[in-house]
Amino acid sequence: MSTPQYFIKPLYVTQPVLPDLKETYKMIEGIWQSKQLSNNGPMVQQLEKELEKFLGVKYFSALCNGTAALQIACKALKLTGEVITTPFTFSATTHSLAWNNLKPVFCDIEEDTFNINPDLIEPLITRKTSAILPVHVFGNPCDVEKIQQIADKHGLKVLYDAAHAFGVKLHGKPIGIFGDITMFSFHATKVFHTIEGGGLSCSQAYLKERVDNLRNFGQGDANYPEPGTNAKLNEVQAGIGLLVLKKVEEEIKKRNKLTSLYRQLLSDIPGITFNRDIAGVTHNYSYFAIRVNPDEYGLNRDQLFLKLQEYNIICRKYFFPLCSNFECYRNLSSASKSNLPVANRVADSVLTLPLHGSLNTTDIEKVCDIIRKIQQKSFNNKKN
Ligand code: T4K
Repeated sequence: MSTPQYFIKPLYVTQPVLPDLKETYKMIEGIWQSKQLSNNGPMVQQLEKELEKFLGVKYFSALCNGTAALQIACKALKLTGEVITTPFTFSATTHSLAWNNLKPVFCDIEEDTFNINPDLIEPLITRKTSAILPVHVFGNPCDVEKIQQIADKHGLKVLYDAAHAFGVKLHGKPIGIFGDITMFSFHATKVFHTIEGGGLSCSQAYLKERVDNLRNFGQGDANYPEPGTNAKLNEVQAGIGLLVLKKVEEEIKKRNKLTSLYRQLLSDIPGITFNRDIAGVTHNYSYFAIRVNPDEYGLNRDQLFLKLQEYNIICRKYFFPLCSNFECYRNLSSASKSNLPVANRVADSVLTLPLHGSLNTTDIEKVCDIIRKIQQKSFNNKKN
């Protein structure tokens, strides 16, 4: 069996879409001439308008990052007490609750979508519950209908974390219209980015007003109706966003093609499984996650992760460790492993492979060939 060559340059899990440099200089020149660098300038206003159109949402507020956006959303919705959420997410989701003095209550996830399991939410509701904070993990939409029914029945708010779900649609409906508020992250590792950045979509004017006030020190019309923070996006980053937005559809198309190739080439490797497209969903192909079954593959996820590094393939274990296993949350009663069997199983077996528009089909073929050869080698070693 021939040994595949390693990649000369590292293959990262993602790489940002970069706007054309000449266009970027031109954009910056305009900002230099205006001298308006921040504080809700024309670039931020234009970005918000364009995102409302692109995302198909009524109101959009641009902010300095997704984490601050979640924190502000909790304040805007006046959440109190306990919030039911998923442990299978990036730290920022849970931390945003803790930073608002809210208690995260972890609910287990679905084995197929990795999203919060709506059938397990109701038993976690107490008199202190004020909201549900689900995450559209890897851009796969949650069961928004069931979640809304539960929220309506118990008078709860729904705040979606759509950090991964830019441009995703469910039965033709934009992902940002569900729940009370939806958060998007525009970090450089996302399909659409403003280097750092994020924002909130909502359908109610009073919420948009509250968010806009909270991001700007809470000053309102100089009367300071509530204490705010500084979570504004600046003009240069908004300008970058406007340029990146022009390239997003092309980026998603490229990722779609590479995802199909991954699925085709990995489908017969023992012990490797992955999600397929979901009927009725317009995906954004933000991540390509596989699961590793050590009994069939011959190596566990952590061993494969390290082996791939030897070939210069730099994957990520999104999301390991689970938020419920962090030192700061593991003493919560809902964080117990017995409450979260699926999430613990998924977090121990999932690996996110490189996927971004600057990869080509040869790269994907080579990654899949390496994954196949590693499996064959580990089984041959076990036999001998
Ligand atoms: N909710 C969810 C569900 C989230 O996933 C996130 C963020 C948030 C909330 C919070 O949103 P933000 O406040 O971040 O807007 C990354 C990102 O930092 C984080 O934004 C993201 N989720 C998380 C899933 O991934 P790391 O620690 O994996 O990033 P890093 O630096 O290792 O980057 C991954 C790879 O990307 C690198 O190996 C190389 C490449 N890369 C990265 C950057 C930053 C580049 O090529 N260029 C770059 O500029 O966390």
